[in-house]
Amino acid sequence: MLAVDFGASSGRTILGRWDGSKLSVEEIHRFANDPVALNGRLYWDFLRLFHELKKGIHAFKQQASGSPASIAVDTWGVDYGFVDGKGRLLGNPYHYREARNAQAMEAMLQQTTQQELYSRSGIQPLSFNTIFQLYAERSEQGLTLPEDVRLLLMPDLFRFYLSGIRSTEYTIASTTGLLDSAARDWDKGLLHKLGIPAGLFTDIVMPGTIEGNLRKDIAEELQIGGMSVIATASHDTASAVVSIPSLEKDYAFISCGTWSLMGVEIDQPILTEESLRYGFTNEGGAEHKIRMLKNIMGLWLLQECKRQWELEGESLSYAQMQEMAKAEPGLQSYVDAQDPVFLAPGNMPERIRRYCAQTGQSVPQTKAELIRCVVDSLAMKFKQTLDEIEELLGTKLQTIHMVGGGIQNQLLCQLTANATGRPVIAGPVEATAIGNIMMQVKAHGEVQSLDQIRQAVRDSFPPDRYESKDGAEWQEAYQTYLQVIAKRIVRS
Ligand code: LFR
Repeated sequence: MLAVDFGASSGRTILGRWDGSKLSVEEIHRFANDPVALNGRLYWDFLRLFHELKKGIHAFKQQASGSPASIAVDTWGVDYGFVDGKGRLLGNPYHYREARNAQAMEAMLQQTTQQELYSRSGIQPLSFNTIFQLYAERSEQGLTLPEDVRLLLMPDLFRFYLSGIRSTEYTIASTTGLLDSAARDWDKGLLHKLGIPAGLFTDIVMPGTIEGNLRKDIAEELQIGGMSVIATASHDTASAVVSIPSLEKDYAFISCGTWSLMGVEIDQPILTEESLRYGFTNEGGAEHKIRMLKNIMGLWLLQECKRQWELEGESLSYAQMQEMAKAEPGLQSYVDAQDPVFLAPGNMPERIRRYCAQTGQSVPQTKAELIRCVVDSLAMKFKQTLDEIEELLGTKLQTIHMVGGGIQNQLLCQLTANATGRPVIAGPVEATAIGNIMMQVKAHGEVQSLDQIRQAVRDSFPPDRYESKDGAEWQEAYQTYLQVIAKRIVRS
């Protein structure tokens, strides 16, 4: 089986082999995903990404004979394109970090309230949610599109161009802010109220559905045999959560990539005033679960530092950056990794320094100090988020499961254990692709439940464990951290 996992900064094609009880994976293609600023707007380069998808299928032929049983695509959330009845893509999809969304959110919240939106969809109002992007489009050029046009979210768009079928997979649909969280279907009342034509949306399919076959023209072009095209848990975070190697329920997860998504898997959304105030969202998961989680800026803060330093002429690897941070004393200054000031691309070191200055902290001067400030701040944010989750659930959680590429930063894993006072179970690194593939395994009828999937992941990819250290020091520092971020909230 092939999993094509598009992340916001890179993508990969992973070949998965299932032997009946265990999975093995092999990366056969990897590529950068660079947004393109054009005429004052920020876009995804869809055609380039589709080209990379084809290259991944082609790479299969170098690794194995025959053709894969199936292929499935997952991507980041919220972004979309429009496709007409002839299959033409109308324009390039916008990038969710596009600046216009913040004003659109503000304008829309004049028409409705955060509470109303939250109580209907369970989705935390964040400026980049599809709902606000559509509002921006409506204000700019209107949404009166020909009747045969449909909105397809990114993974659905790729799946459409692979299979010819226009549909919307449930987990990615949940990121739009336009689903009724109880009915798990489009919220027609809300669409009407906001003036978004309901006819733009397709039927919803559940993750693990075999949708069709690879289009003949692509099979011919790539000289590969037929394969099924599957709607997996196509929101990348949903696939990552599928692959958490735990059969216990009393854990919080952190999916660590460009974003750190921290939360818990539950059966019904939590739609209280507190969960809204704390910034928790209730996204749809595989097998009708709900992912109650918070978007934390995550490795984006380091990615943008790295990019800035490259522009200034110094190129550092993530491994080097980690070593530099390890050598620092730590717990000197903090930023709030949930503050919208860090959302847009741009000079990150400068924004971090400004934040520290504005909150009366010592300002990190060297690159090593800046990196350490980010890693400490993430660990502190995880502690804060854990406390909030425990308050919302009314129970104490025993462990933290960290998955995704970000766990290669062992310093972050260790500091998370220290800050939270809980052991961290780290792995798998390729959680999203593994979850994507395991949902394909399920679609093929080889496993029946999430528990079976998680058992198989645990058997196939034994995780690492980090014990918590230096508890008293971290607890004291956490109080300072809380004071710092409170100052900033007051200022803004
Ligand atoms: C992670 C992710 C998050 C989503 C953000 C924007 O890759 O999918 O879950 O909130 O990207 O789409």
